[in-house]
Amino acid sequence: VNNFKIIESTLREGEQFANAFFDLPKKIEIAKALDDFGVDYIELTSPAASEQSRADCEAICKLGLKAKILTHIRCHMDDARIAVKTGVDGVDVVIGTSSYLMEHSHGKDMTYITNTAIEVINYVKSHNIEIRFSSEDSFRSNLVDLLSIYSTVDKIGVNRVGIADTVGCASPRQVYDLIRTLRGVVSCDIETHFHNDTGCAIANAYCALEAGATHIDTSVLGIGERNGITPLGGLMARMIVADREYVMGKYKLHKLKDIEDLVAQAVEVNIPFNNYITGYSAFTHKSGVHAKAILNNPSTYEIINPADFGMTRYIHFASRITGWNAIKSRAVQLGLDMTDEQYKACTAQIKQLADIRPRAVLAQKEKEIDIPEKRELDTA
Ligand code: HCA
Ligand code: CU
Repeated sequence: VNNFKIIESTLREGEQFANAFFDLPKKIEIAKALDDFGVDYIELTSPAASEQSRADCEAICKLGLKAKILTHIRCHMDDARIAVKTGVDGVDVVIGTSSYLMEHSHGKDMTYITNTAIEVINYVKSHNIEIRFSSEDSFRSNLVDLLSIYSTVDKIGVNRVGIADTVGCASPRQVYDLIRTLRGVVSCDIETHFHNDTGCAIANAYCALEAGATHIDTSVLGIGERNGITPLGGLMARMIVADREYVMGKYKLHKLKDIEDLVAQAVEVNIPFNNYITGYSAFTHKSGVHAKAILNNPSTYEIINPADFGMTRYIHFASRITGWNAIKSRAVQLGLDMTDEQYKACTAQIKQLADIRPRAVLAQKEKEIDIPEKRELDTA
């Protein structure tokens, strides 16, 4: 799990998200933000996709970012010839190997795929550019075919091979098994790419690392085809729990919220309320039992310290499940000096009101009116 690298694909996979359209200034803004955050690679849409995509790719290569710039192409000499001229540091090559894709998409067989892969890889390598070869829909591909082609491309010197769960069908255990097997067959790095159709994209990325993968593809908020891929923020949440020192040392985590806001705005979506780390309720504690323990020691009910990401926790204090420790803490914050008896009486009243109309309690809280114990104090 140590020393994993991030291939940030908001500007490639993310462009495949239903709402996404990034013009060059927006791409530059996003690329700079990701670079500042500390991602290792930034992957861009194929220059063969459109003339503007090609021009944008060249422009981003000229920014002189710390992150290496990759583009992503079909396993085809036409695309490879365009890609090597853009100034990228590396090329990610992909071709479908599942029977679904071989029959219904490109119509090529394994012999053709292998021969084309060798030609494209040798061509890109001759330009002294990094090269990754990946199969698409790896988990529905024939295992013998997969291992055979990966072993071939490893021998001719690719920098990485890639495994892609294109349709989001893989479970963590399947991922572990496949990557473990592949780890025994190739000596190059292993990149992985997980779609989130069944909610496993983060768990699968983590299992891949446990099994010996070295690179994880992400996008901001997970945007991509359909419901997207492993989200950058969610991966950070998972990895900070696994290796806080490495993650804190390598990535500027307090920039995550700004990057997510930037991308959310660009593609016109809201950040989900339950988003990892930055979601509206990600660090809100509500029940009396939880609030009391959190106030004593946040680790009781928090595996991630919000401060590591520049976020703050919030103790909810106006519901039927509120406990008096939350009221006490809020009173102390407001500079009110009350006895324990008064906190408890105040809590009882809040709970009683909340039983009837939770919103009324909130409104009262905001206006800070009509809580008898508090009125007594104010006028005292
Ligand atoms: C796609 C392909 C891809 C490629 C992944 C990769 C996938 O949808 O265009 O090259 O690592 O999910 O298979 O995104
Ligand atoms: Cu994908």
